[in-house]
Amino acid sequence: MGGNKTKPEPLLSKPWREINWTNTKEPLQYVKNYKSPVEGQKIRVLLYGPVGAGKSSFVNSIQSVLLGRMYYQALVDSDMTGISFTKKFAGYQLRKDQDSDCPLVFYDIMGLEGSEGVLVEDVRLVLDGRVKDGYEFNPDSELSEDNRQFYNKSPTASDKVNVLVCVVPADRGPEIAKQETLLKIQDIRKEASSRGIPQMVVLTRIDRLCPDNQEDLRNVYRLKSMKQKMEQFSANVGIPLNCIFPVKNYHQEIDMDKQMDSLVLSALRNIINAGGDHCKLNSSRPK
Ligand SMILES: Nc1nc2c(ncn2[C@@H]2O[C@H](COP(=O)(O)OP(=O)(O)O)[C@@H](O)[C@H]2O)c(=O)[nH]1
Ligand SMILES: [Mg+2]
Repeated sequence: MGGNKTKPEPLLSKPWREINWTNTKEPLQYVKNYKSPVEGQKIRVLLYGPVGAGKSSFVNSIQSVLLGRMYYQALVDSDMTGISFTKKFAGYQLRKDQDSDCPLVFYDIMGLEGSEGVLVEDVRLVLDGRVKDGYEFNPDSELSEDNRQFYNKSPTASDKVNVLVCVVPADRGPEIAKQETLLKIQDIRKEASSRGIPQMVVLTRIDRLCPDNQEDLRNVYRLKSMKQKMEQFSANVGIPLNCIFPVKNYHQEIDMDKQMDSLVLSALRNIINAGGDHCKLNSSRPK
């Protein structure tokens, strides 16, 4: 962690990714106007990652940015105790304003760690659209085909996941995730890859990684330590750097902040585009 540094870190002379920090209107409109490439079909985004990574906070942040005010619906734990909070499988329908929906649904599943974590087998069922809303994951056994209430025997294209997003906290230890978690992430990635599902990473809690980010988020693509963290994670799990997005979630703020919005929108726009591509491909593929 960078918390005990005395001097601020020197900045790269040029940011390695361009972000418009002042005008959030255009990216916001892009998201609000986005239509699914397949009529009547929503883009399903599955968030996964360790407990306390900021999955629920990320969904809340996105919804807050869209509504232009703080939003707290997805459950947020009060600390990082390591005990998973979100056990029930539930989709969160994103709203573009008070009265209308975006063609986007987020699923936020329980953590990946230890005996409490969700099973890779269950994640595979989720990717295939076989798990119905309301199912409570059991870390000891996967959802059985005999479970009439929650097992979807004949999922359609619109039940399937279109984009897989791994959410990881930037401030957790030098290697971000435990070895065990990394292995699980790799297993889940393999399952997604074999189904042609695009994969992204959202790196949260960047304000905790570098005090410089806390001071001014606009430094995020000029800090060497941030770039190193992202490169390291990219190498560890095999996700290219251009699919990794740092964000600071709304967690203690009470007012909206343009810089935080810019990063959230940058991640969201890429998630939507990748998910849309998969949605389109998937619908034209023979069954
Ligand atoms: N400082 C900081 N805290 C965050 C950020 N994102 C989430 N948190 C906090 O981290 C904790 C875990 O977040 P949560 O969304 O519940 O994680 P989940 O278990 O993955 O759903 C909560 O206390 C959040 O307030 C962030 O970007 N910065
Ligand atoms: Mg959660």
